[in-house]
Parts: sequence; C-alpha cells; structure tokens
Amino acid sequence: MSLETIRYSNNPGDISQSIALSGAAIVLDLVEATVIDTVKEELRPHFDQFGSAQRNEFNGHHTQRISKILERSLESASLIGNRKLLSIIDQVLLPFCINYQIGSTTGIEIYPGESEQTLHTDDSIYPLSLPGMELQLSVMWALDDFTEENGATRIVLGSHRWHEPQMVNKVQSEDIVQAVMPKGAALIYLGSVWHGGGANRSNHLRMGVVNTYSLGWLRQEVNQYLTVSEETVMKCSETVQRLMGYQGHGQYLGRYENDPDGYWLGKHQ
Ligand SMILES: O=C(O)CCC(=O)C(=O)O
Repeated sequence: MSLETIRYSNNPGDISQSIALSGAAIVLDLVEATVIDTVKEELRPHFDQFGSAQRNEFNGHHTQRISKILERSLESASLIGNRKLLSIIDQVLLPFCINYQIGSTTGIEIYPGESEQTLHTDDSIYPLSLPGMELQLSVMWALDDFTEENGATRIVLGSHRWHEPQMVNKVQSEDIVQAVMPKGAALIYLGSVWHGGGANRSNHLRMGVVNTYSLGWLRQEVNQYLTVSEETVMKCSETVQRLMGYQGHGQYLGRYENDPDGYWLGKHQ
C-alpha cells in the first residue's frame, strides 16, 4: 500500500480504487495554475486579517486558519465544483447517497515552527460509523508546494479500515506518509482516514485549502446557508449552488415547496 500520485486521465475509476485501497491519493492535472494563483491572491488578505483567530492546541499556535472560503474567494468555486474532481468523488460517495454536498471549506497556512497536528479522522464529527460506508471525504488543494519540511499533510495509510480508534495509539512513524505534492495538486482522503497537518521545519509557509464533501443525507459540518451569503451563492454555477446545499436529497429529505426538481434555487434562474 502506498500514497499514489496519479494524473487525472479521464479514468476516475483508477483514482477511486487507489483511494479505496490506501484511504487517500494525490491527484495531478485537475485545475489550471491560474485558478490556484487567483485563489491564493484572493485569500491572502483574509489570512492576514483573520487567520490567527482560530489558533488553539488542535489547530496549532503557528497556523493561520480561515473558514467560509467561497465568501472570501469566488474563484474557489472552480475548486469546489471542479468537474474532474467531482467525477472522482461520484465514485466514492454516490454508492451511499443520491447526491453529496460541501461540509466545510477551510484555508490552512502552516507557519515555520509549527509542530505536528494530532492525528484524527474528519468523520469523528458524526456519531455514527457504518463499516464499508464512507460518510465524507476531504480534498486538500496545495496552494504552495507541499514538502516534508514545510508540513505536508500526514496520512496513516489503510487506517480507514481500523475497527477500533484506539489503534491510533499503536501507530509507528513508519506507518505515516506525508502528502508531498506540487502546488495545484489535490490530496483526496476519506473521512475515516487518520491524518494530521505536518510540522513546518522550513523557513517558508505552506498554504492549502481543504474542502470536505459529505453524503447528502447528513447534516453539513458548517451551516453553509448562514455562512455564505445568498448573493455570493447566486454568482456560482448551478453545480456549486447544489454542492453548497441548495438541493434536497431525493424527494423527501430537505423538502422545499418551491422546489420542482430537488434544486432549491431553481425559481431564481
Ligand atoms: O493542514 C493539514 O495538512 C491538515 C489539517 C487537518 O487535517 C485538520 O485541521 O483537520
């Protein structure tokens, strides 16, 4: 088992198989470099102004974090709704739902001097574990090159198959790999995989944006309706609007009377 780096080659099946086996994969060629540069530029002032507010033991004391990324960077819609990426996520999540949605969007900038983040799973927000069913996955976009020295995300390969969370206490350093990847690549990892940010032993920053996608019948991790303004959502494509949560899950869940086909914003089009 290894953390594979795979070029997107119109065969999302190969990538989803690799994710199913190891719990994670790095994917190249999903997005144009200009998109990454624009997102980075749009987020810079927000990191500078608000990034230190979320410092704590878990997030780190030398890490800047910002949430509601779509509100801060309209270009990040190109990451959220990236067609190639969605074709991979379809393979992982659609076996368990009719549609899926954004759970959270977070910018993470690890500064020199930061130590390793505690290993954790993103699924721990849900009081539920159904063996064989994935509840969500996370996509970490590298807005800088991710290196071993600057804090590339640490992944415990195969940990999505653990039956007992206590197994994390037995993890050895050789069980952990770092997601070393070039700027513009995306690390896709299952919500059930144990992982954490790396220590930054370099003298430069490591900026990334991590977006989570959860099954459409689960509650979104962050309340996107209150977090991202309707004005911003209305500037996005229908695909992104749906991903932000403006759709029902099938005929009954999240019912809305003005919704002819499960798409809540249809009336504005
Ligand atoms: O920054 C990273 O590489 C991972 C961060 C993470 O997993 C988290 O904060 O939940």
